[in-house]
Amino acid sequence: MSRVKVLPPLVAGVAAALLLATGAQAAKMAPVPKLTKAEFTKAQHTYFDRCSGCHGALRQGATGPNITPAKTRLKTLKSLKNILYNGTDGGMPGWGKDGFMTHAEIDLMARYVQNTPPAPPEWGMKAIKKSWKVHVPVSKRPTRPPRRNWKNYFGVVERDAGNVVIIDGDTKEVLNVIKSGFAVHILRTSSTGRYMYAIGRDGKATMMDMWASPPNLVAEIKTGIDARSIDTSKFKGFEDSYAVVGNYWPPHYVIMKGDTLEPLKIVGTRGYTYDTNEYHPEPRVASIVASHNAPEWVLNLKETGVVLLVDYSKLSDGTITETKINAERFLHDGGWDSTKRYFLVAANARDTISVIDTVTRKLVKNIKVGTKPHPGRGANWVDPKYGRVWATVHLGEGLVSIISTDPSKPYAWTVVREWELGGNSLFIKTHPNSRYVYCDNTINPKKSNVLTIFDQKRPDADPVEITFKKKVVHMEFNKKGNEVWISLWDKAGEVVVIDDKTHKIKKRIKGLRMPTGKFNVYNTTHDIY
Ligand code: DHE
Repeated sequence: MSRVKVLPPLVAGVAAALLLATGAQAAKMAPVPKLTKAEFTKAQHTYFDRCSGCHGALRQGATGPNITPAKTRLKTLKSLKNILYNGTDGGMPGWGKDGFMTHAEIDLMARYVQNTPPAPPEWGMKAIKKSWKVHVPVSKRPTRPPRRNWKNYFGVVERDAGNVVIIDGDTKEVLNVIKSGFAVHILRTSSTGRYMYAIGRDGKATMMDMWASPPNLVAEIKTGIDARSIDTSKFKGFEDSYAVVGNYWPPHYVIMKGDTLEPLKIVGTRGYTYDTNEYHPEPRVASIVASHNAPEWVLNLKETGVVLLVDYSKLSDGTITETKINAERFLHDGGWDSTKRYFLVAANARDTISVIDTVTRKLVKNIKVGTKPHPGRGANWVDPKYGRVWATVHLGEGLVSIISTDPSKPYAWTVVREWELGGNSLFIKTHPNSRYVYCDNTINPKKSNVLTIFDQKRPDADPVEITFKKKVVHMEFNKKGNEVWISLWDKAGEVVVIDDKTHKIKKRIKGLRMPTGKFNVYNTTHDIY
């Protein structure tokens, strides 16, 4: 095992520590600040848009700490405002510093979090059905693919504009800008790649047809109030049959028809924590992947630490069957190993990667890694010494943890290598045709504009760093695997296309507002990363 210059880990849960009080402070709970009705409503919306992802709708904590009034009233308004304005090293964004909230909004949010959280509304089938719109019926859609190399199209999320920008990966032309949900989070494709699906933070799913010229919006539906994940049925015999959205609020998942998004079934996730068997009112659905080994989705429930294998093969009778696997609490994002048998998911607030075997349908292992792992979908390559590996970066420290994924090796499912990374990071990416591993450093204010490139074949060599003028976030390869696309994350942002071999800039695609995730049709369809 080699560990190359690992930085001293940041104190785990810095944000949590900042919001926890000493015994002396505990004696002095701050009074509950008064808010007008209008202020309360405004703050409630801001909380959903900006805060609930990490802290939970009921504020009980997950990726971020518990910020119920029992904790926040132990702090002064001044210190809460400081945290909200400047952010923390633990991963909390500086909402004021980064220009997303004014001083008045920061003041309002500080007062709001000292008030009791309101119970958010439910969102059932009646509301879901009412929101469902088919813009282009199946009978009116193209019957053959376009002449362009559509499998090399990219969907680029313009987060704050709520758009998905479809770009031709060959010509780099913007083909269309498609209105989607609020702060679109991720894109996934159908098993054939023809349809691309977006999920907005507001629970709105949109479906886009890559065969149309230009690609267009064909259906949309609001599946809940707060969501992050979407995927489709990929098992043989069910290709493109179903789509599924995992919601943060209400805590449920919604299954829809794959070609129209017609809602078919809602399944609640409220239940008990896997370890202490305590009831949790808000087990949110974090990442979802479609199994290649069974007609199932792998759904990761954050607060209860349970991985659900959801069998959709009997859905035509209205039946779904759930297998519940105990993993670890605060499950978040994850990806397949290169064989697509094992799913590796980060339990980020527990510094753990849980490995699920989708053939034996069991937990293989909980692996301790660095502080708050955040792989996106991770990266797979062949290490010269250890063979097949998968890796994650971390929100809480500048570290790449590299895990052996070859079950025939004695060191399988252990961290075999660690690479120091300049900054706390969000994403890591490679491609089977690339010898490099790319990491962003987005969370470290001093390094957020740096792209770090490691060489798989020279794992002990120092990485190359490329510095940009703006924050770097998220990487994605083109279909061939000879270009890596990165986002410069700004209101006047751009996507920069880098040659994988020379690391020279090939193209700048400008005029994009807060471009975040980029999803190549082919790579997303085939889970290549
Ligand atoms: Fe994400 C993936 C949740 C903040 C950009 N993000 C995911 C997934 C989850 C998730 C559950 C995995 C989906 C899957 O694979 O099915 N993200 C959350 C949060 O709860 C959190 C921490 C706070 C929030 O309020 O949303 C959060 N995420 C962010 C961001 O701040 C990012 C950088 C920009 C944004 O959208 O606001 C961001 N998340 C992304 C991206 C992916 C993602 C680009 C997909 C990565 C991939 O390559 O698959």
